[in-house]
Amino acid sequence: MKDDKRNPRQAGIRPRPVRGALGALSGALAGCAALAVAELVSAWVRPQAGPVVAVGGAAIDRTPAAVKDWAIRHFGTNDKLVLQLGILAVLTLFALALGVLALRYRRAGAGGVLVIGVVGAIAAVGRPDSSGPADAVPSLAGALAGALLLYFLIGRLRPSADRPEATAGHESADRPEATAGTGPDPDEAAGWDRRGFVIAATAAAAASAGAGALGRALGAASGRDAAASREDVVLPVPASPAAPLPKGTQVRVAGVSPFTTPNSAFYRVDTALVVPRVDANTWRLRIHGTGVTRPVTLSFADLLRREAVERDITLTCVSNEVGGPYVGNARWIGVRLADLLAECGVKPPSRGGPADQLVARSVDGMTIGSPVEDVMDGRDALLALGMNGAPLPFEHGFPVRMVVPGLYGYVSACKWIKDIELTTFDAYDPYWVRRGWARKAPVKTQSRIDTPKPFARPEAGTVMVAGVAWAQHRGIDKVEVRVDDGPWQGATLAAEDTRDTWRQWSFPWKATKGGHTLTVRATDRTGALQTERRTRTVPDGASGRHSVVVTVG
Ligand SMILES: Nc1nc2c(c(=O)[nH]1)N[C@H]1C(S)=C(S)[C@@H](COP(=O)(O)O)O[C@H]1N2
Ligand SMILES: [Mo]
Repeated sequence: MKDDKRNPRQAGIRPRPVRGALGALSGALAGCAALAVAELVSAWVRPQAGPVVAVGGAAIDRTPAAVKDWAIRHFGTNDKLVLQLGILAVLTLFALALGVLALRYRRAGAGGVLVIGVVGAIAAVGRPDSSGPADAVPSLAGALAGALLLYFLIGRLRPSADRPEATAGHESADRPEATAGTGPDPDEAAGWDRRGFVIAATAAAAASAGAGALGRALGAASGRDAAASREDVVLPVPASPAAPLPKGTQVRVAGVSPFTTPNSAFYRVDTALVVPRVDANTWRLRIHGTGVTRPVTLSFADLLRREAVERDITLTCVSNEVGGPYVGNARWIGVRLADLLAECGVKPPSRGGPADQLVARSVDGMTIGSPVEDVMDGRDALLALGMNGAPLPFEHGFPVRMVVPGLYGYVSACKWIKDIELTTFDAYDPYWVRRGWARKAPVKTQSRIDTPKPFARPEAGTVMVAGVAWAQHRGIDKVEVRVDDGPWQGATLAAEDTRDTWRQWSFPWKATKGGHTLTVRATDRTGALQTERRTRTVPDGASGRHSVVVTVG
């Protein structure tokens, strides 16, 4: 038995749970090293080419409308953070499993790390904003580092006989106490390279942390030109300024959203896991396509030289549930898109133009299609450069985005825009349309109760009920409130800014003790009453009426 291959000294570490844990630890370390190296390399290649961002982006693109809506509903603007944490959790599980697998099948374990790297590389190269095969490099470099590390660490866990560098003689000379059988440390007795493992593992962990931190720093530095170009922007003085806000657009009731949404509080909805940071100095916008007799490529300076207009426009997301938060109002500065298009020779379909769809493309590969007719019908469709007196925040599309009053954001408000192509609805389906959303989506007439909040417990007496209503480009003419199953009663409308903005309202309610349901409905200037019919957000926006349940004490 002494000479048996299964001699404890040569069978690796015991007890087995310890061995398994060390294998898993090796996998985890290899995973960290892979991600850190990938992060470092991607900071250098392109921040969007990192494996987590690339796989996350691919996952977002493959998410059906219903699931995307569910994610937005449950995680809100944190949906992207949740997605990335999910990807990291899956990667961690893979890493732990590959580490354990490698204890028995060392090559297979290391090979598994490489396979994951290839998946990341394919995702990165397949992204719509990919800059080509170079985008595969971060994932592949990371995977190679991870695979080599795993192979090496697992080697340290093997019984010494497996390691050419550790012969039996060497070992007994090195560790006489083990051969003497004087109650040695079980790990020592197992003959694994404990010292080598600890040193390698510690070094790998430290190197990973260093590479990760360096990657972060490089990533931050790579956005510096863009940040500097944003600092340098001096917004034009509008030749056509927005009128000062009329008195009384803001109702004086606590809890109602501010009439103008501050940039920091403006909702954000997009597919970008890494916010694009575009340098305004190198930014260009190309206008071309069907019926464009004079295509152009414009720089940011070209836009600044044009007549600037300033307008208040309320933007709404098609994913906004009844009563939801994805609506905001800002004062935008930009140039008239219709004028630019006309200069390029574009005619709307009603005047015989061949193109009925305008497809805007962003630097991150988003495509957003709007009806040419709407953009050119005299409404203030803008290429916006400024938002509430500041250059666009990066999150909201710096340096230039589109804003079209009356259309949901997904069919009008392309951020980080770089290209406008005139085409037809028959010829091209943009991003969201391919995912089940409607080709055309004017904003539905909607109203929301901002106060009291759901399940509030106001005191009996006069309770101010107040909120906002919107029907962009049509305008709001009436808002009514109903208590329980009572009659509809007219609310007091706040002053209207323009028909492209939302409108506030208030209603002094003589609240009596007990539970009550408050419901609101609006009528737009076409005379259309906000429908009672509840629909989901998919395919063209939620309909139905907002209700709030309160208990009066
Ligand atoms: N490049 C790009 N532009 C985009 C989107 C996007 O995902 N990518 N989302 C659109 C959607 S669905 C909406 S509602 C608005 C939201 O604009 P905001 O984030 O500035 O509020 O941007 C639109 N423009
Ligand atoms: Mo949206």
